[in-house]
Amino acid sequence: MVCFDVFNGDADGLCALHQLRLAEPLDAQLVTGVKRDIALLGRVDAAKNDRVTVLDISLDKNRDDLLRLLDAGAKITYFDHHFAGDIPENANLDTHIDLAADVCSSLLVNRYLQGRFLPWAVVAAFGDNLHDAARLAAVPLELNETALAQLCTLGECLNYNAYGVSEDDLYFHPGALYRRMQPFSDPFAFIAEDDVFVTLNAGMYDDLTQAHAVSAESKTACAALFQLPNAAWARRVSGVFGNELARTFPERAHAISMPLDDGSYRISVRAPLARKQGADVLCRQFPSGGGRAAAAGINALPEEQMTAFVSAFQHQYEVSL
Ligand SMILES: [Mn+2]
Repeated sequence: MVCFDVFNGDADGLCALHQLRLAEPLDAQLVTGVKRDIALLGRVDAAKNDRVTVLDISLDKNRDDLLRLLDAGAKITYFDHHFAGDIPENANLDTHIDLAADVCSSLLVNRYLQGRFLPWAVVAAFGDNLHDAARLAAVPLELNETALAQLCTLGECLNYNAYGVSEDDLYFHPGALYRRMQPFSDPFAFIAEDDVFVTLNAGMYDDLTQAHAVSAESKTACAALFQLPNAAWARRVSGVFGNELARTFPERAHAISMPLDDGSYRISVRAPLARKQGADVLCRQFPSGGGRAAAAGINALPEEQMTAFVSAFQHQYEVSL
């Protein structure tokens, strides 16, 4: 029997897997990548009775490969909070999928494990910019503000590490980062004893400082669009920058665009935190778009569709007022 652990390379994917494997150790092949690299099941070649665990990637975006693996007789466990579409009925498929705006995959794993590694789920919820949900989940831990802020910064650092167009943009390959986390059942020990935290926190600070110098390309009371350059720092920081804007201006939607080498644009959209709606619907109108209601994106928007995107973005959030 071969085992595969397939996970999104962001904070949520990492912490979901970490909690599960702390509870149920398993020697599995890791399948992961940058945050936007979500067609991960396509890389899995599993046979009858092989075990595949899938974390924090859309079932809908992996449907063909999921069906292929089920046909091959693999046993699949799936935790996620992205758009799933119809969930196939199959005795070999065990799903824990919840699209509520205030859950993330790590909170679903935490629920499944009845809170055994709750601090890591809190880290992930902060990483997915679910600050209210993170604080609520953290109540039983009885942490002071300083400790909560540390878990928050760790979540942001792990999330920050996953952005980037290719793995070359990242400080740590997500698989290597998971291996660094693996010995630590306590995130505070990880923060104190492994230099991952210091490296990522310093990198995030530098990249954010550059982002803060960029002014909005277009801005209304309801929606603001920022254009970052085609540079490694911008590719790394786009998600964290978008989350920060969303928290600073909770009534406003945000889009961040970045030119790619092929002339297309990478777009990240954050719905207003006060109304976590519509980002997925907006992005799915364009080729390679997807995500969640609160946070979504377009992997490669053709340049000629940029004008259409800007008006759809403004329309989406003007009318929802
Ligand atoms: Mn997630």
